[in-house]
Order: sequence, then C-alpha cells, then structure tokens
Amino acid sequence: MTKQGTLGVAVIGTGRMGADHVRRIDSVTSGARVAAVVDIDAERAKQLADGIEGCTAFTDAAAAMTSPGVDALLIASPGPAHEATLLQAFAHDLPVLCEKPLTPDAASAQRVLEAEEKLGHRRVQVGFMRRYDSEYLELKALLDSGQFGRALMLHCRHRNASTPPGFTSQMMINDSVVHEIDTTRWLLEQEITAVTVLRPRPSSAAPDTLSDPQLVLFETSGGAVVDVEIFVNCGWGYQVQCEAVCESGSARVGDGHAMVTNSAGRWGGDIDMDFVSRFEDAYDRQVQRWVDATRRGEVEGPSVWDGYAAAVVCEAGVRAQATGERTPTLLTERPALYR
Ligand code: ISE
Repeated sequence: MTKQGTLGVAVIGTGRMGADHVRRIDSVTSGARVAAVVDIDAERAKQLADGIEGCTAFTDAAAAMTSPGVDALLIASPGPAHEATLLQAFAHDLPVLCEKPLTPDAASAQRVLEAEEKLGHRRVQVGFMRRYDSEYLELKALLDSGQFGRALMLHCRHRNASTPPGFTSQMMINDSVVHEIDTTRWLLEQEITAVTVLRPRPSSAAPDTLSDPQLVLFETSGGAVVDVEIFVNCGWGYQVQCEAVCESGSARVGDGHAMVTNSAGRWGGDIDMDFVSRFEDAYDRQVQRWVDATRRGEVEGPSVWDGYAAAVVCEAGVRAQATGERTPTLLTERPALYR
C-alpha cells in the first residue's frame, strides 16, 4: 500500500466485468488504484493499462502477484481459471475479490475451501453482488427484523434480454440461477437441500440449443420453498425480482419503478437492458466495501464457503435439469473458519 494507504489492485481478466471493474476502481472507488491489469490478450491488457497512471500490463497472473505496488487481486477471468489463480493468491497471502462463480464445480470449490482453511484465515470475498444491492439489503433487513414472521416462500424472476453465443442450458443454472442460490441462502440463512427443474415448451425465440425458460425449485433446510423463473432470452429487458412471502406479510424487490411517466394516455417507465446497469450501484458498493475492509486488514462478505455451497447446489441443479428429478444436495460439514 502507498503511504496514504491506497490499495494497489491487480485486475485479472479484462472481459466485460473485468474492464468494468478497472473503470470502477480507477474512477469511482476511493482508497484504491488499479496497479496492474492481467489478460492473456496482451494488446487488450496494454490498452487498458496505458490509460491509467502507474498501471502495468501482464499476461500472467502469477507475475502480477509479485509486482511492486500490487496489494490485492480482483479476479474477473472466466470461472474455470479461478482455482489456479486463487491457489497462487493463497501462496502469496493476498486479499482477493473473486467474481462468481468461485469455481465451476463442487470438487474444485472444495479444493479452494480446503486451501483457505489450511491458510488459517479468510482471504477471499466472492462477488455475489446482489448482497450489496440497495433493494435486496432492504429486504434482508426486513426479514432479519422478524416483523413479518418467518419467511415461507420466495418467488423469484430472473430474466435476461438475450444471451451471448454459446450460452447453454447448464449455464442458465451455473451462471444465472447461481445468484438466486446465493440470495436464497443469504436472505433465509438456510441451506438449499434439494433442487427440481421444470422445463416448459421453449419460447420460439430461444436459440435451438437452449431450453428457455425454466422453472427451478429449491427446498431449504428450514422448510421454505423457493421458485425461480429463469428466462434468459425474454427479449424485453433485464429483470430480477424477488418476493418473500412471510407469515404475516410479503415484500417484493426489483419492480424497477424508478420513474413512472404519463403521456399520451399511457403510463410507463424504462426497463434496464442488462446486469451492468441494473446492478451498477451494487457493484460499486461491493467493491468499495471490499477495499475498505481490506485496508482495515479484514475480510467480510460472501465467503469461500458460500461459493462452495453455491457450486454444490448448481451441480445438483444441472443434474435435476437433465433427469427431471428432485435432486438432493450434499454439503460437507461447514469448517470452523466459516461459522
Ligand atoms: C451473468 O453472468 C450474470 O452474472 C448476471 O447477473 C446474470 O443475470 C446473467 O444471467 C449471467 O449470465
């Protein structure tokens, strides 16, 4: 860290999210600077680094980790690359903000869990950014207050306007529903014990390779039931909603009624078209909270245990998709480090 305590961050992976985080740390976040960018595309890394004072471009994450001025890592590379980078980060004992998913499957997530446990202290915050969205935070505070009694059910909708080429049905669980997996565990403070997936006749707008939409059901350790509509090529916009139905009241977030217009005999408003704009505020808050905690020498937010639990539920979800059967999940015992 500099004398002023500014955190030097290496951003690893400069695709859509990585580039957005570079912009955020450079121009929104306080107390941090982009000290390095890493991408296998050398030209892309150089272009980004050239626009930032004191930023070095690398093609190799390990080299960035030992570069002077790098105090912490923000990992935004594709999920399959996370395990190797996280294990190297542990070897250097560097603080990490790791974009979701922690890793693409339960076995690799468990290896990361065991490695952090061996290190003996938490180093990683997982980028489940919905926990930092102002509306979700309000819902969480309401549920925690107990004002409406126990939560019985969550009704969730997760719609994307469209998907990039190559997006598969499995990715509907691993990339998209993984957010509802985390928000369910966080909001209810319960584990997901079983997953069932129902597949209606696909929308005629769905790519041939995709069974879109799907309805995913979770059962939880506290006896709640959660339904998630996942519809990733709905065409009309990006919508993420969650309604909690409790014993004596219900609460819903994500209606997106920021401004309502009235004109020509109709009322209406805008729908966000993607997650970068819908959750901009959540991403900003997530990164700021990570920087602040790291500068204090602390780790908070979603942990490697949360990333591991999400990976286990995703695996069960993908199996449930393929078999059409109710699929129980199997978690290892939660290590003391994460209790
Ligand atoms: C994407 O990776 C995300 O994380 C978005 O939040 C989600 O809505 C989208 O479906 C995923 O592909």
